[in-house]
Amino acid sequence: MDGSAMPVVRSTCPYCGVGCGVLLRADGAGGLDVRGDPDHPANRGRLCSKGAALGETVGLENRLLTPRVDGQDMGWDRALQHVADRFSQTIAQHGPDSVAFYVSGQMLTEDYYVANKLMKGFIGSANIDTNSRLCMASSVAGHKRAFGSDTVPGTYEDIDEADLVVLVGSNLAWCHPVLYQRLLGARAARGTKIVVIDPRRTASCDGADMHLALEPGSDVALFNRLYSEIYDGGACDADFLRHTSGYDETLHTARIESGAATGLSEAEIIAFCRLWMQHEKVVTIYSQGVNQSTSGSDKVNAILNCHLATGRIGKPGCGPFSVTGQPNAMGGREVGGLANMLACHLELENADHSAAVRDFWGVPSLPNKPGLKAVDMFQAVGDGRIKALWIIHTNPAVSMPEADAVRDAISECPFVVVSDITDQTDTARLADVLLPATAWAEKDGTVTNSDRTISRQRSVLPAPGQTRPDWLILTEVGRRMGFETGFQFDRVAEIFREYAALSGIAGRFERDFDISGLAKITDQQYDDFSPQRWPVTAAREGGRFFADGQFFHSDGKARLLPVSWRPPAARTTRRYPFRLNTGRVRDQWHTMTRTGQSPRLSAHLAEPFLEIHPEDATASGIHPSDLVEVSSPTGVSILRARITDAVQKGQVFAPMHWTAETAPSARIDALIAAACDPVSGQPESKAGVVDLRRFDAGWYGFAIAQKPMHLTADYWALARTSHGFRAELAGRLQPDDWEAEARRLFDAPTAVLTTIIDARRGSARIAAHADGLLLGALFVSPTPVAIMRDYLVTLPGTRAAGALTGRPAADAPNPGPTLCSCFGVGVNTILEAIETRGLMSVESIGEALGAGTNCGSCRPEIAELLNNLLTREAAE
Ligand SMILES: Nc1nc2c(c(=O)[nH]1)N[C@H]1C(S)=C(S)[C@@H](COP(=O)(O)OP(=O)(O)OC[C@H]3O[C@@H](n4cnc5c(=O)[nH]c(N)nc54)[C@H](O)[C@@H]3O)O[C@H]1N2
Ligand SMILES: Nc1nc2c(c(=O)[nH]1)N[C@H]1C(S)=C(S)[C@@H](COP(=O)(O)OP(=O)(O)OC[C@H]3O[C@@H](n4cnc5c(=O)[nH]c(N)nc54)[C@H](O)[C@@H]3O)O[C@H]1N2
Ligand code: SF4
Ligand SMILES: [Mo]
Repeated sequence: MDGSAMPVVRSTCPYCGVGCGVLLRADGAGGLDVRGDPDHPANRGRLCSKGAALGETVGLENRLLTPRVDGQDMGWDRALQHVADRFSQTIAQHGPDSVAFYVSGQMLTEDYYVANKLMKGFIGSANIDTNSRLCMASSVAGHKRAFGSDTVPGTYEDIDEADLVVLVGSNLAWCHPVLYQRLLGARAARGTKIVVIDPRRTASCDGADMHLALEPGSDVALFNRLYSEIYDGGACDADFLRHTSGYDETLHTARIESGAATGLSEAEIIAFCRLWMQHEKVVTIYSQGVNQSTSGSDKVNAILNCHLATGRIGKPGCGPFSVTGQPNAMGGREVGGLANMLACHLELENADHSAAVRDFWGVPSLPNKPGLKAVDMFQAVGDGRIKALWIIHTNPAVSMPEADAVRDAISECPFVVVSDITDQTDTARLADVLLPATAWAEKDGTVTNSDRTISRQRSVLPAPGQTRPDWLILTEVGRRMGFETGFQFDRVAEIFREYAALSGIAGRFERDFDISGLAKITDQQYDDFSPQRWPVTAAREGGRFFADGQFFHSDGKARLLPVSWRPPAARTTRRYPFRLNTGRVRDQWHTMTRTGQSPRLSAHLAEPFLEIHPEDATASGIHPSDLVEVSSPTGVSILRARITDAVQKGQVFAPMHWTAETAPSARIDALIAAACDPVSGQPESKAGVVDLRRFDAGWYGFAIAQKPMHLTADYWALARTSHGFRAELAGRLQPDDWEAEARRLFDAPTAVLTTIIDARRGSARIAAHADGLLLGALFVSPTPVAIMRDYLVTLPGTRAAGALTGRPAADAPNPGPTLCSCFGVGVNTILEAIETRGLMSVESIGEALGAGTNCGSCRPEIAELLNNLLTREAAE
């Protein structure tokens, strides 16, 4: 069928917690046309670069299409029976706590519900934890301590209505781009002030009125100081304080701190506190700079204290706002995916809650103690306490701290099942059993976004090969383990109804999460479901929490919590003098199994890097484009130097995305210690300690090819392009024979080689052709290869006779590195337009070139380009 005849299906983007609605239409040839849904309340038609490129990620090239046991393809029946038998045998021999599930905030609510029910309800252990432990656990803990439940009080509309938005440890411009665009829209309309609190200058700072580059981990000191200033400035809300307890103790503790630990000047701190107090409508958005810390829960409570003391919570335009990372991080919290929770925000250790869930599920008992949290779980895998492990929808061999130890633990575990959409992940390669899951565009279910809005994901493409949805795989294993009664689900809507009914029990215990109004939803209504914010009960739908001063602690009050600043667990020393910060880039999603398939998204930053301050680079003898060897007490990495004053002296930043599949020496979690917040169990992914050394490369290389390359160099990084692949390489010692190397690299034993080799200088250029078309080309030099990469990547598969010159013909344009991924506009094109056409604003560049006018994700970078050019001109 031709694409225009296919129906348009409403669904939700599978990436970040903004939860944008998308309109999908299959093109009839396996591809997908993706547009923003103008009717979805989260995005009103907008998409960011990742959402807009979803169509490039649905190909079947790397998909896992059949179950596989011990490397052999196998039918579902035998594979499922094998999984069920091995889990049952392990439980029979070693007890229920010898098995574990490690799941993900990217699973759909229905998948999550079934996994949780199987482990906590039927296997009888609480050893199910989720990658949300690495992500939201500190926010959950902070919410529970302050409010008595894990409740996000506000809504996205608060961002539209605020006068001041404070971003704490959040690079919203890159990580929640559509929300950031919404914030910029509000600023344009009503002059919203923006403050960014982040040790690093990020793309989110470009539109900000103030950037506080505080010392890593010192947020508690800053917000304690704000708390004292609120008191001194008479900004407390005396009426609201009657709904809280702990005011005096909190003030006493806050008073001890001057804010000195933040490293900010007194003038900066005072300016921030004044701004905060002057604006009644303030939203404090926070994310991983807050959560991923050994004082993450305390950071959360320090922020909540300030909002509670001023009564700025649950009212239009104000409130603390923990933005969720993954598309269903919120749903996973609701459904009890964490090892210390039951479903529907019920407490595992509360006897009444536990009894009610037990009866609802019709099981004899539930585990009475929390299960192992992620870091402890993998330690238990490592020391042999966990003997059977099922990993679903996450890639812990890359994303867990001490990733080398985690990888080794998984590979030593007697029985490991991995459910994924591809077998080409660091974790999948370690599995005994691989189970092929249907991917986002092929499956049905619900997700909950950052502002409690539940949306449908709907299948638009057929399930390829033998793939099955995660809920069905879990259900089938549950049945085969002998738990037929609990797992009589034949379609997702049945699971949703059961879950909604269970939430009614939570409602009876006066918990916040109650969607019992949806318990009788018909299959048709489920199919037609429009986005809806919880709670959904007979009495109430959506809205904000806490403006009425009613909280979920037994006395109905909120707790102000005295918290004290603590430095990060790992201290810098002479051996490890640098602080390692880690996080995300604009166009990649986590371990790149999906975004890495998109040439457009891979063009933005094609290589793993380390941001270093210019003075540190000079002192360490590191030059632009050098490779840097980064060592920590737990591992070593090699990354490309990016010398920039966006990071402060003594601090370095590296992205988390690269893996053994894409750049084996850049698995950044190998360098991060497994130090955790004592309350939440969330690891401190943002504050490692490292030493730096220039990597002493004997040669550097750049290669392009039509097919994936056989890469074995000491350093390599592979990325997809519109014409195939590109790779950066480097090695300590030059190989003897570059021609043989090129043949091996391109898997082209009989290709025609054109070569320019200068053995004395150590440089080589080799092009491999077959049937007159370019298979690949390799450029080697004793120094980092300076060459027009963005031109070369367009050559594989063409005749490319002059490829070895490395540059286009004199009259052909060289666009430079891609900045706008939607329209493929390069830096050089933009610079040239600024210089020759006098374009002086982001808007005029957009009008002339299209850049920045679709998703807007690159607008902060265009602004920075303009800004750099203008400051340079001003200085000249
Ligand atoms: N492009 C893209 N978007 C994503 C994702 C992705 O992989 N790619 N992942 C999604 C997920 S799961 C998540 S959790 C979110 C994460 O979204 P964010 O939390 O916004 O992203 P990060 O880059 O991890 O970290 C945010 C910032 O915390 C800062 N930081 C480090 N230490 C401190 C500190 O001590 N204090 C303060 N105040 N700040 C500090 C870092 O410099 C960094 O800029 O993004 C979601 N969106
Ligand atoms: N150093 C450092 N480490 C970090 C962080 C950091 O900031 N710094 N951030 C942490 C955070 S916040 C997060 S959320 C984690 C994320 O880390 P991970 O969850 O490990 O990363 P993903 O790449 O999202 O892994 C998802 C996996 O699910 C697979 N998949 C995709 N679709 C499906 C499906 O429908 N079904 C199944 N079964 N599988 C599917 C993908 O192919 C992929 O292998 O990383 C954490 N680790
Ligand atoms: S902001 Fe981007 S990644 Fe996040 S849900 Fe929207 S389109 Fe997807
Ligand atoms: Mo996350």
